Amino acid sequence: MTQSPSVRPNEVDAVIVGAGFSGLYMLHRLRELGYSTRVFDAADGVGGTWYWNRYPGARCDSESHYYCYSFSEEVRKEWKWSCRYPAQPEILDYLNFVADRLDLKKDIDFGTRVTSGRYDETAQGWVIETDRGETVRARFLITGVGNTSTPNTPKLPGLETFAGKVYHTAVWPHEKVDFTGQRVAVIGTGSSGIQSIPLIAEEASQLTVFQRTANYSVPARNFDLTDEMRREQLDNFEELRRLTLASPIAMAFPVPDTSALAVSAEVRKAKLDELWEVGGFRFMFTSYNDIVVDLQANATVANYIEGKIRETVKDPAAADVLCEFNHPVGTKRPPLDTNYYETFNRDNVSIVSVRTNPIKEVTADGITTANGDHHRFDAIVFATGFDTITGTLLKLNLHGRGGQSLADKWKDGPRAYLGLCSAGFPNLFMLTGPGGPSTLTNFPVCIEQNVDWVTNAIEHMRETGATEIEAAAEAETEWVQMVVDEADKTLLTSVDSWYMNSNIPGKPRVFTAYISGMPAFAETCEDVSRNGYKGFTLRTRQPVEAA
Ligand code: N01
Repeated sequence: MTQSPSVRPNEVDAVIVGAGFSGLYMLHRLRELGYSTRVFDAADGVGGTWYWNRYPGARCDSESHYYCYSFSEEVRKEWKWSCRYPAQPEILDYLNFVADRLDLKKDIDFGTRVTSGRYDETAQGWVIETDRGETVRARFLITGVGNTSTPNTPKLPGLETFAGKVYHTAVWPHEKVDFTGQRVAVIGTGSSGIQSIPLIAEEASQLTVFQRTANYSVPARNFDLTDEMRREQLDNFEELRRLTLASPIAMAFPVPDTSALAVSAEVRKAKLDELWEVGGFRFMFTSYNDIVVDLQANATVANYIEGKIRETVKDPAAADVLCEFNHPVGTKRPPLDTNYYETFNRDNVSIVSVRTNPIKEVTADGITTANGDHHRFDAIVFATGFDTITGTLLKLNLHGRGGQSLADKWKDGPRAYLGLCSAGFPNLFMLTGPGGPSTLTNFPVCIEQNVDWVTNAIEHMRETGATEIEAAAEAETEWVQMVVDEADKTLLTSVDSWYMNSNIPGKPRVFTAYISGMPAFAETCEDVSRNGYKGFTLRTRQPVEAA
């Protein structure tokens, strides 16, 4: 049973927003150390992104044995993953298992949205309000709101007139949606579209995919894990963890050390053929070390994938649309699939290029494109992604020192030191925040590092009597510049993507992730704390003198 909000304290050491991977571990760490903590989540259960994204085909793209917590040996030994890439229900079960095992739910207010946070400079703490009318004071405000949590639904003219059903992959109904016999549109071909399209196609009478940007998808090659494989993973935990922590993207496989241009075309093809069969992120991230820094190297891999698409898709016109590439491979988040390209060989599936033939309007019975074609639909599925990175943080309506709003401070792009703290917003920690490595890594690893670092900072404050920690403006400026400069050494800043904060019209175009890899980031954070929290100002609140 969870406590009713009314009997929970309204003054605590820390408020955490979000009960996904970040919030759960943060709660565990703080509670273990005796800090009073409350967690708020708008959902009716734990899971964060895995609570909401229930669309058909939703599954993890990182392999299960490292897409999980590492901190608890018990959890590791008691939980059994069924396959290489577990589906959403299994990951949600895992997070519920962890929350129950660590008895976390009793400190979480579900179905409760944080509506505002104001920093009280006198008290040196946050005043947090919720949509249930509660006000809670906390020394620390810690956000674990994820990077892909505010869905983006494009404002298509006439959408409100559509008489059929409208879905978004990121807020999928809890009950099964049955598309049998229906004419369905899927708009968007990022990871969510690419995972859901093959399964929707199996049910729908007619599926039309609206593609704005052709994507380079690689087969996931999921498989069931045997007991022997699971045992091996447990037995080799230390070695796999070492590989994970040494990997820039925090995945348990080796980092490549060869240029794609340093080998002959035959050698390269043999390697890519081999990795294509292995599937998953290993194709992109264990092949060559210069794919996202050198256009020529990039082209070798892009051309290889294009060859695979054209080999798979029988209709040359559909293949042409699927290969309408406008960006180097790997400069947008690479998707993985199961039978994505094969799906376009079905008689009931077609594809429309929104790039050459934009959507003109939605009508009561379908979608009209610029060339005048009208497509009739019973349902429209938006797989159009998220107001990423900053969307949910800004919705928290945070006001820092002097009443400054975070939205105002970030109007030209997010600014945060180490991706965790923003000058003018003391005692606020943003787990997996902008300018950190999270979106370019395997999330749970980055989350554990972020949470451990924040916990240590809070412990350091307790030990030294400090009551306020704030990123210094100069350190933040240097960090933000370094993030952009490092990204500019790669091809990633040459395209529009959600990494570039430019997937939605009107957002400032700026690179939002630390690209130098998880090991370098973790080392930098350690260096900061070893050196007296370099780049931060720590203050101690003076006791109020008795009258
Ligand atoms: O969203 P996306 P997503 N008209 O932004 C298109 C994580 N994730 O939900 O590329 C027409 O990638 C848009 O086109 P364009 C993962 O990190 C993980 O798929 O902007 N089309 C694009 O094709 C991922 O990167 C997993 O030109 C429009 C698509 O919609 C992130 O979440 C699974 C449009 C959006 O793709 C987001 O993925 C799923 C418009 N007006 C997601 N607006 C796993 O680990 C947008 N689009 C498995």
